[in-house]
Amino acid sequence: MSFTLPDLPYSHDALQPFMSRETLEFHHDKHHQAYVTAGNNLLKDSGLEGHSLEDIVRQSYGKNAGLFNNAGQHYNHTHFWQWMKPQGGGQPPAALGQAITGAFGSYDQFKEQFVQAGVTQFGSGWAWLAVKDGKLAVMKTPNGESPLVHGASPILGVDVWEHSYYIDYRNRRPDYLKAFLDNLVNWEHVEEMHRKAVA
Ligand code: MN3
Repeated sequence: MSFTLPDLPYSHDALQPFMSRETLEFHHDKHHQAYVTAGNNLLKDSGLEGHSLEDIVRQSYGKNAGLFNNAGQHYNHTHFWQWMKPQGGGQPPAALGQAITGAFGSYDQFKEQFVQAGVTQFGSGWAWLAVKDGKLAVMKTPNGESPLVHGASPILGVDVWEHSYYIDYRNRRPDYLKAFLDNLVNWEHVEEMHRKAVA
């Protein structure tokens, strides 16, 4: 297989005012495309052609930095577009909400930990809600890493590279993270990934 840029599951202006058309034009059409193009070049003769994307990410980690960076970011961004929707965010649906309350005490405590992970990820990276050892956990990773290479299954992630928020929020990363949780998250999709991760 080779990598291909997936279409956005909504129009470029569908997430406004929380994420602008301009941000999605740069972030999806240019940044994500660049990971796909570079990843395809690096996949040739890597010995991992024909493997699934998840497998390429796990197997290149720590061994083939160029391929890992681009395949990892392709994996992360492919899910990132799915983790958002117009009029999203707010309280998660009942079953997932109960799992979050069970793991973190309350939705608000989860929110605080998730925002804190994103704010304290120094430099570029991602903040995550993941299933590790059958339990929900908040994680953060640098650059193109994800919970996949740390023995966990990501079910929600937010990109904290500056290209994800600088056009709309300038340096205010905390405001971007709160807007993501309050207005953008596609909780139904997160719940579906949670169901599969704990099955
Ligand atoms: Mn990005």
